[in-house]
Amino acid sequence: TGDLAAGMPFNSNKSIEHGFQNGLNPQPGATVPATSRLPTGSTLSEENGTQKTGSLAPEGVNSSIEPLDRVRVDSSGQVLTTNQGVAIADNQNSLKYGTRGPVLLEDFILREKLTHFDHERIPERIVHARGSGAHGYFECYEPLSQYTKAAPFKEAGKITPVFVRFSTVQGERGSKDTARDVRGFAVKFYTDEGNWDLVGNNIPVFFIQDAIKFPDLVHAVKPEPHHQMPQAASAHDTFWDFVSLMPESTHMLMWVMSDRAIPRSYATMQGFGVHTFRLVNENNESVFVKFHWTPKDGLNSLVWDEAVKISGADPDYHRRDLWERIEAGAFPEWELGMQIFTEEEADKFSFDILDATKLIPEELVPVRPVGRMVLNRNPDNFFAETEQVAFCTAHVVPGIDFSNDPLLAGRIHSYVDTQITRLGGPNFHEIPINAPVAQVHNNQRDGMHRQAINRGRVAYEPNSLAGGCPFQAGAGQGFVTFPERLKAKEEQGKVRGKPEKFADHYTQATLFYNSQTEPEKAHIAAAFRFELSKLTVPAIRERMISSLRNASEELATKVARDLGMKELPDRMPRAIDRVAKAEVTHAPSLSLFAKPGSTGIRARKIAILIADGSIGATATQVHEALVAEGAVPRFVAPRIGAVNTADGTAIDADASLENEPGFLFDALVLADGEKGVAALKADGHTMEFVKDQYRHCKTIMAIGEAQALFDMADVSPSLPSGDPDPGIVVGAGKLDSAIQAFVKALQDHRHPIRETDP
Ligand code: HDD
Repeated sequence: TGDLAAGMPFNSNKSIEHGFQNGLNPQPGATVPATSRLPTGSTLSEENGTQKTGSLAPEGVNSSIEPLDRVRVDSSGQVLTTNQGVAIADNQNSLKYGTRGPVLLEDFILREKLTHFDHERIPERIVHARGSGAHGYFECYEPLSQYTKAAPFKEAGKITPVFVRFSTVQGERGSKDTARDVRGFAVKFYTDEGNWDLVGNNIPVFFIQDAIKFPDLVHAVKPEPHHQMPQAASAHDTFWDFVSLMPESTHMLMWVMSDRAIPRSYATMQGFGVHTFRLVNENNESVFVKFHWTPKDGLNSLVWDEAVKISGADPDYHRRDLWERIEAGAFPEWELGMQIFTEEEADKFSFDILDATKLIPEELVPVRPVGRMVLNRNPDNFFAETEQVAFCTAHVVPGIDFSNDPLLAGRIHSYVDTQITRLGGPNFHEIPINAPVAQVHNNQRDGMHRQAINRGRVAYEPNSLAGGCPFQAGAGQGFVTFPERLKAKEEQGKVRGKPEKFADHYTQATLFYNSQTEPEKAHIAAAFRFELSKLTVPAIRERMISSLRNASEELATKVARDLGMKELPDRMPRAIDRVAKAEVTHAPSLSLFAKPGSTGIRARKIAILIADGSIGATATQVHEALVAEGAVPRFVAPRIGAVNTADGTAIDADASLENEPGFLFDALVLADGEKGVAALKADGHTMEFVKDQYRHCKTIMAIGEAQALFDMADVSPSLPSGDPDPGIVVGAGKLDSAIQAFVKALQDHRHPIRETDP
């Protein structure tokens, strides 16, 4: 590194190694200006790149950016090279002996290119293979030092950069987004005291109580091994065979059969840490905690028919939605909440807080808001960031600790282990997306793909040759495990078994079902009906109904009837007869309608159906009003391109009835104008469009003469009872007030009162 002079070309990605940032080998004039390291046209701003971790930063700032600059590559204005940096003269032809002669083995350019290509894929995640991620930050509302010394909660306004990956569980990497499935909700906090991964789901409970059952669960739900079907679906024999023999999964089944399993958007679903964790403060006092993420845009889900259709028209529906929200500046946001409780309180609960199939009703322990998370930057490169990100439940920081949940214990092992295969060795922590912003110093060395060039001859501790460094931090600064003791009555010696309260498999399944609104209950029943109707072995279906009877006789009866069963099978024997009396028997907080959010119609996708001959002025007025509300309206016409409006208003349709069908939109506006209505009528897609919008209970506005389209689609603007349909707005007369009514109706996202089954 000794001979770099000012102005000499060198690889700016290697500035750290050349000593420009750590000051070890300063070269006068050779410092890379920060601006030249940012890709042109990137979504990053220079201000973002200069913030330091933990500073009080304004919205949009992400201090994980600067450390990544080292590996960012910007090829604009550059020539093509080999991986050794040799410029390539011809990238079209392999090297031959004469143009009609054989290709020569010495063609190192061809061989390097093909060899790299042959190894482009890495193993996909065994679960959660399909996912999407984004960068953002967590902002703390107030210091939580009473409970925890964890870095993100140290002061009000403190910013901690995060990377979040959402995922489905069952499907393979290329599978559809809208499968009926649990969604992963994994957050990596790059705290200034090391990385903390909160690897959660969008459902607060889990199928099993002990990690020893996880491989069985996953083998059961994945495509069946003999024919690899079905993809990204639980509606098959092996899954229901397993869960019907594992009554501890009943509570989770209620959630998975509910609309929670078909979210409208990642931005409109909750997240949960699931397990009970510990918070530990500076005095080494500990309380228990459950983590909750609540979306600012409210909790919205799809309906099943919609999810099925979307999976065909746009398998990337959630990925696209996340990407577009961030690009549009409608940054997805969640509030982090904590349910904090003491060991003494936990001892008295009717359920065991170490049992991941149980939740703590908010009605029993309220959720305390502690901060917010904003996702404001899409990855630059999907593979480098979203695919290579490695979450591990073992990644905790001082102030956060584990409970004895046996499911969590298995996870602490499993995640690190899986990354070693998936990411090719023990150095996955050095991959830029996984590297902490806190410095790493230890005596771990070598291994596949090692990046760090550790200096000196000392790789052990204690040492004197390196002045004792790196030295252990001690209890004041380092991670110290909370010295939990088992109570005398719990002392049993080594044992394979479960605490008694784990055997109550049904109380909370009942609580969940009974706490749902009528439309939610109907969807749960319909989901059980759908899934169980797909089974080829009737005995599994019967066994499931016999277990469901213990959770809800109402639900079991309805599902059995819908499946054509003549009589109900006997109830499945319970693991224990007498269970502790539940503190809460009705928990309204468990309904999707309990968290409506606060942001109106932000990011809602609205189709404005228009055709040649439509009146453009009113359609444009609606478009502008919706944009002003933060919604995303699009003109959809029989074909894309300029619309020949009746009044000459210039409108460009960027979507067609064919390429963006009705179920991809949250709401519908039908443009006015006799000729336009006639043109829409003449296209068979229009009827499907309107019908799907109607059947999926969405908000529909017809301007003026467009009302005629309701008749054609056999859609009534009023309910069977004769009452007005709350989701249908007819824009006759003053358009302003009609638009207001439309926006208001759209805030509800859906109008289940209209729904019929089928
Ligand atoms: Fe897991 C991935 C969430 C139980 C073993 N899990 C994974 C991901 C999420 C979860 C969100 C994807 C992370 C990413 O985006 O890369 N898992 C959960 C939750 C669980 C749970 C909330 C229960 C409360 N998991 C669980 C158990 C085990 C695993 C009991 C094993 C004993 N999970 C894994 C894994 C994965 C994984 C095999 C696959 C890829 C990966 O870890 O990185 O190790």
